[in-house]
This record gives sequence, structure tokens and C-alpha cells, in this order.
Amino acid sequence: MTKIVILTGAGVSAESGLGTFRDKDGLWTRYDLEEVATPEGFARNPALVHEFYNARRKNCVEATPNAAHHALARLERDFDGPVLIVTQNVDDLHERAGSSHVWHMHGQLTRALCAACGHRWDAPAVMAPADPCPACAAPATRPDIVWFGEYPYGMEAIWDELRAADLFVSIGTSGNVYPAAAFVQDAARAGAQTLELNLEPSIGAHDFEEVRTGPATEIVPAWVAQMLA
Ligand code: BV8
Repeated sequence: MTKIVILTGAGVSAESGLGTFRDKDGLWTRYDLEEVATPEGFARNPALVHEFYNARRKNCVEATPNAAHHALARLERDFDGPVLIVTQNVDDLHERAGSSHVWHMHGQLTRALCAACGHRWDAPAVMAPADPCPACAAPATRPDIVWFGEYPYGMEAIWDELRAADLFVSIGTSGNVYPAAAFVQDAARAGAQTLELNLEPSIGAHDFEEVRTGPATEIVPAWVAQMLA
């Protein structure tokens, strides 16, 4: 039984209108990463960070899954083997396209976290620093997002999956951010085949056995059709 592990990044949601980070006019060209995606930035100015994520949560609600998300959901449904999506993305477009086996290693826009007691709940559309935690009432609510310098979620389970994978596919990520950028090496070391599907070769393209370039809405459905043939 062939086990497929797929890593996705902002490029898989780009054609749904959600900004990427490092492309031309990407998010990190308009916002200072240090200010809005680090615990230090949140401590300094929680209102700015909530404003940043409130805007992205609104974009996400207004966006719709694209042909790449739908193709991956079809693969999970019809492929004769387990398909796991580990996503760096904090949007819910994979789930809204029908994928159910999705791990958000960098958290989710749709979830809130209490920095005081660790309680998690479904995030309201708009969050503000003074919002009381539903469990402990402390005004310590934050987006349930993994910021730079914080430990991504589920790493031990992810590394287990990479070690057991027969095929590792990276889709729509530039290979800038660790530990996700090293997954191809983790998988290859354990004997997996490796494939990159991206608009252009990523920083880590040389680590992949095969690299296919083009828009995700074209090359992902083509690859899925090939896998299901
Ligand atoms: C951690 C949530 C300790 C925020 C994000 C070495 C080892 C370990 C850590 C580090 C290390 N070196 C440096 C670090 C620290 C740091 C890091 O990697 N820094 C970088 C900048 C150098 N990493 C961390 O802090 C991580 N935590 O290290 O904990 C630890 C140590 C060891 C082992 C485990 C843990 C935490 C990182 C998480 C930060 N949070 N997201 C938010 O979303 O608001 S990361 C952020 O970047 C986004 O989540 C995004 O998902 C992620 C990666 O970006 P991409 O998805 O790749 O997006 P990008 O714009 O870069 O690229 C888009 C790609 O799509 C491009 O290639 C483009 O060509 C392509 N594309 C565009 N359009 C299309 C397309 N492809 C197809 N079709 C299209 N239409």
C-alpha cells in the first residue's frame, strides 16, 4: 500500500486569492514579519497582530478552494492508499475542498488560543486583545497560529509519517521556513520518492528527484489524474 505525504504552502492557495509571503507584493513585503508573526511582536503590540489576522481570517472566509485543493481531496478519496496533507497554511481551503486528513503544523486562522491557560476554541471573525478566554476569563487570547520561534504542532507525528512515506510531494512552498523545508530530506533519507510541484523551482528543488513547474491549478490536477490512472 503506497503511503503519500504531501506538504503544502501558500502557493497552493495563491490562485484562491490568498496572498503568499515572499512573492512580489507578498505578505512579508507589506508587513514586518517580526511585528506580526512572532511572540515578541504580539507582546509589543497585540492589537496590530490581531488586526493582521482578522484581515487574513476575512480574506479566508471570502476565498474559495481552487482546482488544486479539489484535486488533492479527490486523491485522498480515490487513491488506493493513505494520503496525508501536512500544511504550513493557516487557511481552511483543504478542508473546504473535502480533504479530511489535514495537519496544520503552523496552526489555523479558524482557531483561538488562550496564552494564559492553553484553552482552544473556534475563533470569532474579529479578535481583540481584551477578549476574555471562555475558560479562564483572562484577557490573554491570541490566534492559534505558530509564530517564528515557536515549535510547530505535531512534529513527532509528522517525522514518523515522513519516515514511513513511500512518496513525499511538496506543493506551493518556497522552502524558506524550517523545519518544513527539511521534510524532503527527512523523507528521502527514509527511502521515499520525492516530487516538487511549484510555480518555479524552490530553494530546495535540488533535493527532489523530480520537479514540475507551473500553476498549482494546472500541475496538481494533472499529477493527481496520473496517480489515479
Ligand atoms: C521553530 C504562521 C524550533 C504565520 C509561519 C532551522 C531549523 C529549525 C528552525 C529554524 C531553522 N532556521 C531558522 C529557523 C527559525 C524559523 C525559520 O525557519 N525562519 C526562516 C525565515 C529562516 N523557523 C521557526 O521559527 C519555526 N519554529 O523553528 O521551532 C524548532 C527547531 C527544530 C525543529 C523543530 C522546531 C516556526 C516557523 C513557523 C512560522 N509561522 N506561519 C502565518 O501564516 O501568519 S511560517 C510562514 O512561512 C507561513 O506559514 C508560510 O506557510 C510559511 C512558508 O512560506 P511558504 O508557504 O513557502 O510561502 P512563500 O510565499 O514563501 O512561497 C510561496 C511559494 O509558492 C513560492 O515558491 C511560489 O513560487 C509558489 N507559488 C506562488 N504561486 C503559485 C505557487 N505555486 C504554485 N502555483 C501558484 N499559483
